[in-house]
Amino acid sequence: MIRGKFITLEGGEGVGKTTNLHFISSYIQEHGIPVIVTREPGGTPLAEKIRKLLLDNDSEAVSETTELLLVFAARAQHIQHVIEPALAQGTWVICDRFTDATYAYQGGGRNMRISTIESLENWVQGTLRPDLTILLDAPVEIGLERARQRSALDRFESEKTNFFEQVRRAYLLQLELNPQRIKLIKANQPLIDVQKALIDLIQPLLK
Ligand code: T5A
Repeated sequence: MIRGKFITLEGGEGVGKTTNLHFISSYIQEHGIPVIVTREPGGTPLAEKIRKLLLDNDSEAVSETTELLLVFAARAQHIQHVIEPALAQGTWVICDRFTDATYAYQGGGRNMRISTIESLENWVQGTLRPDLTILLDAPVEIGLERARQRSALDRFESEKTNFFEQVRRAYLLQLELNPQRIKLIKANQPLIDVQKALIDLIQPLLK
């Protein structure tokens, strides 16, 4: 059995990850390949409960350490129950955010030590890394405006602009450190152009 490919979509708030996740999945399916879409934090019933704890705005203040451990607790559950079994069966997994989001939000946004995130990444994931990560990048204000128009703001979306600037810088640093795996698409262009760029990135994996 040929192992499935693991593709992750990353970027700041409202850059179009969810919109394009479904586009990518349909495109891959058209090529006769089994595919599932999933998201982080979340992807299993327990991990979705952890997501709710992380995003709820009305709970007690969440410490940075608690936040980081909850993110990885949800990820451990997701990997073991959804991602690894699917990949092992030859199904491709398209995931809305993964560990680059932890480097961006907890590392960049919250200033948590990168070496701590690396240790958790190695412990929880073993050798699992995405085959391809697509970073949708847009100026912070554009993404936030789209997110504001769509729904009420969650705990992360309620942060100050500076937090999102730090998140964006951390994502761009991840791109610089992992140029083979992470590919950037400008998300402030019309959706049709974003989707053309997505096809250019996905097509080589289908061969
Ligand atoms: N988090 C997550 C961490 O802190 N650490 C972690 O390790 C992980 C995994 C999760 C939160 O958790 C944090 C980060 C996040 O704050 P989320 O729901 O995954 O939250 O993330 P959000 O960014 O909040 O997701 P959104 O759904 O808000 O944004 P998307 O998915 O990027 O954007 P989408 O597709 O919903 O699009 C937003 C709007 O823009 C339009 C769409 O139609 C939609 O209305 N749009 C465009 N409009 C014009 N031109 C384009 N090119 C467009 N593309 C999309």
